Amino acid sequence: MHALLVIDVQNDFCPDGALAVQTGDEIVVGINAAMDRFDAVILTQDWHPAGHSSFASSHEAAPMTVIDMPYGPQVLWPDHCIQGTTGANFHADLATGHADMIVRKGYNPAIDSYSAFFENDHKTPTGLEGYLRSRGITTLTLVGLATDFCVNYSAVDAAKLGFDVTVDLGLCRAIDFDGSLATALNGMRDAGVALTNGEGQ
Ligand code: VGL
Ligand code: ZN
Repeated sequence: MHALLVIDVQNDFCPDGALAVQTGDEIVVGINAAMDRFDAVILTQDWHPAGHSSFASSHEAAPMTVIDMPYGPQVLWPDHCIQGTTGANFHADLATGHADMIVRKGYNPAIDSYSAFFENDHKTPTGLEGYLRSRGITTLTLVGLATDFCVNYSAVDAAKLGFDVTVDLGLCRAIDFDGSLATALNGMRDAGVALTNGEGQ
């Protein structure tokens, strides 16, 4: 069983959003078209309470600086994907009706969660692993936003958990902050993630 995992295709990561990823909206049409080719479609949604500890505004710091948290270094982001806001909604054109499951993450005020599988302490599970295993899903293709953060962390965790993982870079877009894209691509390759540029195969 092969699932398409669509990471964080939300308004705040699209042009004009609070944490806009350049041309983030361009991938929506291709993601919708890919959905039919999979046994299951799972969406993730970044879903932070107001005042989340990953927000620069919570630390009186400038966005895109890095601080040490109990679980390791944390980039401080502009306020984004606040629960119940328009920015946290999926892009209006995303075919959310095709999704079997929506996984929300980042709701714990004290810990960020880039990965769809574990919070940034690399320990606290979201429950997605159990869902996939109970449905007999062994193979995953990841697409979405952003290549170098949530797609990267999700893909590496999935590979570590033993799933057969492909990231379709044609259907992803990156933040690319301080070399983060190159680091992410190397890290994914090292973890055994296949990187392709085909439309969602
Ligand atoms: C993301 C930064 C903060 C992402 C989420 O979806 O890649 N990046 N929260
Ligand atoms: Zn976030």
